[in-house]
Amino acid sequence: MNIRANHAPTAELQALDAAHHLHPFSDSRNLAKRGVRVITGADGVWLTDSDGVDMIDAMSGLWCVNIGHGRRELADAAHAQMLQLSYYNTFFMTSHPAVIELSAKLAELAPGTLNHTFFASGGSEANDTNIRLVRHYWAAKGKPEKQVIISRKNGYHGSTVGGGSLGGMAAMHKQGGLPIPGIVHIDQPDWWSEGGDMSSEEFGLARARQLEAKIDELGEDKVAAFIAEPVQGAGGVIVPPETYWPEVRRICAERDILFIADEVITGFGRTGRMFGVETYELAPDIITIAKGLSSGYAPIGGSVVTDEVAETLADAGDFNHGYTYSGHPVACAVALENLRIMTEEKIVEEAAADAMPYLAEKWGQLVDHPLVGEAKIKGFMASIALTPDKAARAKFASPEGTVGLRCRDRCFSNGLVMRHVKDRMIIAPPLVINREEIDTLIERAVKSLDETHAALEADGMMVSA
Ligand code: PXG
Repeated sequence: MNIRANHAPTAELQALDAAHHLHPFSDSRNLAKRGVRVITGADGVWLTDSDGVDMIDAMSGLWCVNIGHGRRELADAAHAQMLQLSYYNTFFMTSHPAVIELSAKLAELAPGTLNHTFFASGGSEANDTNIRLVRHYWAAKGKPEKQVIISRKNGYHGSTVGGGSLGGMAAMHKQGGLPIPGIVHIDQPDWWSEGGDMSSEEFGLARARQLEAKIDELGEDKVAAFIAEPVQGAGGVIVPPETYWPEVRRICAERDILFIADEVITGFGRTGRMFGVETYELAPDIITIAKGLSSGYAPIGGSVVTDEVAETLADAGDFNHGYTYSGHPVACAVALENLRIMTEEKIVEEAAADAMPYLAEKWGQLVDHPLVGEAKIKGFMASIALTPDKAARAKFASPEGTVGLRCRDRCFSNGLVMRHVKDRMIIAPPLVINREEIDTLIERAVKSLDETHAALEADGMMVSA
């Protein structure tokens, strides 16, 4: 039962929201004019808004509700932990059972020798940890000049000063003095937008080799690490060409730098294995985790490092870093219960065996729609590129994102939360979505695409840039 079922009327909530709530990544005047959508409840893959309208949550909240909404066991775990030990810190030589058990569970789940976790409240904080950690690691090895971190344009690593600097989002770099020094960006493996005349395979190799060229240009003795998402999420679900990761893996093995795989979205089942690095057979030194770690039921993230990284840090004495909520007991208890459910109910294995290939087949068929250029999918991360001319891989003449936003609005009206990134439409449904719900999702997506296409035709907007 939703404890806020008796909320104020929608218009009143919208007015208060506009008056007092500052939203992330939002144009507040525009939002106030349109009025926010107020979400009041959720169950499984379904959301309910303040007008009682049901929608499919095809974004798992914000890529996080992997086990689906409304699992009572997680609420019970939080309740029990709050009564037992609502808060204690992990500084000053103390610990508590929830953080100890969660650390051990993560060591069991993460591949290779990724056996040691430094906790944070989310992915941005964890990536801030990583910046300090990799530089401290090299200093501990007697190579303090290895400072530079290589990242990718259109990658997303969070919104703090560190996370936003690691990320390669041009719109973010325009505000607040980002990026900080010591972070450089190479190009992303987005064949649809940037592949030109190359085949996707050639392009994947070329983009991977930019890493090699950048390390050599800067000097291997200056580079601390390379950070990347196995599949870019916020950048528009950019599934790299098959040639990309094997080549990056070769380069990382040949050069003496650390590899940080940002698994904030790809972790905990989203690509069909527990971690994206398993899907792509990568061997990272550090993985960033958050979101699916607790299925979004509590804010928690972390950096999981290998034995070798942990040993090197241990040899260097104090690591002067930490957050009040590093290893928060309630968040840890919720994450533990989430991982218990995920493993005992074989949620990842079952999705990979049935719902993921089912969605892949249906999603792939969207490429036949007149508005869709390419359809990409890896596990439960999927995107379609909207285009006025498929053969030319053309962009629209209208400002980038105009068409995507129109399509997103159609989706919302049709009871489907599908996001847009510029003129790409993206989904990342909960791992527990079933075939019937996938059918509904696809029906609503097609209806929304049809309506968008008809409206663009009517407005003379099916025009290439
Ligand atoms: N790394 C990756 C790969 C992410 O996707 C973060 C780090 C930062 O995590 P926190 O917990 O600090 O937000 C993220 C977060 C979007 C969107 O619009 C994506 C994220 C966050 C907010 C919006 O797709 N990803």
